[in-house]
Amino acid sequence: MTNLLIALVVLLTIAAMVQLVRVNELLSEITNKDTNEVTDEDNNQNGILFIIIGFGFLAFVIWQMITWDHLLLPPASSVHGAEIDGLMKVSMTLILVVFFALTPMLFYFAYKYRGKKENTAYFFAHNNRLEVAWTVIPTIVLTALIIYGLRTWDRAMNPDVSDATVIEVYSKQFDWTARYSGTDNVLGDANFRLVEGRNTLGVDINDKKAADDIVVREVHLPVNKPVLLKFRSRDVIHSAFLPHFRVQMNCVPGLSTQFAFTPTKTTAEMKENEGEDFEYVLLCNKICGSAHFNMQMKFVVESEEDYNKWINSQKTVQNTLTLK
Ligand SMILES: [Cu+2]
Repeated sequence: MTNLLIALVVLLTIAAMVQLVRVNELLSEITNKDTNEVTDEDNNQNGILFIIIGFGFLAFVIWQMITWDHLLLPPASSVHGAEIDGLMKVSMTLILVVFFALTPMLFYFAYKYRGKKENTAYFFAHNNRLEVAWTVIPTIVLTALIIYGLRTWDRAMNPDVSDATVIEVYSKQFDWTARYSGTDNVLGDANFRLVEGRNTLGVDINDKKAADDIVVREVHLPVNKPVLLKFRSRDVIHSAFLPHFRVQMNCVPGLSTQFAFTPTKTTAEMKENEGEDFEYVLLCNKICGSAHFNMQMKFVVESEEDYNKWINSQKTVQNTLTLK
């Protein structure tokens, strides 16, 4: 019923507008004026509207940049993250310089060269110098930016992982579990078919390499030491997102993915700048189901001494799974 009424209102509005146009035409016949003719007064009105809307839009952009600035992430807490931030800064500076130079010109010229009765159009078909300038300059700038981007990407994705601590990050609807590879720094075999009772990751307890693995619900990392996260998923595609380290990687069932990084700031250092409530957190960045929003795990970055104390206090797979 409501839809029918809306349709009726739309139809009647169109009919009323057609009638208004018709009235206007009849009026122009009586007064002998062409209503379709664009007068200087119309041009002035439109020119001023261009100025108001264009500069209003610019003011709105500046207001948003100032108002929402505090919602941006704090500076990166990892080695490659600082490089990604640098790339982002260079790109945004270029974009903003071009935006703030061209947008006022666009709206101002629409006003300045608005139509006037006495004006005639200047015939301007082609200019080789202009064509060369607006082809060559963007080509050079964009090529430099793309090469810079590819090199940054390459360094972020292919770091030296030979002495990195290997940790598995396991995702399922709707939480995370982590597994340290233990003293041998090699993760034992695991298979979803072995998931049973307390063995939530399906670790193969017959695999010798699995004996020293440590399963935890909170990840601790030593500062300034490389870490290699290996991702697995039990059910659907999740996305491991560590915003402060600028790390994100999909966790795909049946596929192994990984991301290596080096944390550079301890949780305690971050608390000093970001407030006492600050914690590093791993989030899921794929809408993976009803409780997706609540899928998170705490990460703690600390001194090597504190890290060793913590890791030595954790129980190995051998101690937890085989003693059931
Ligand atoms: Cu998820």
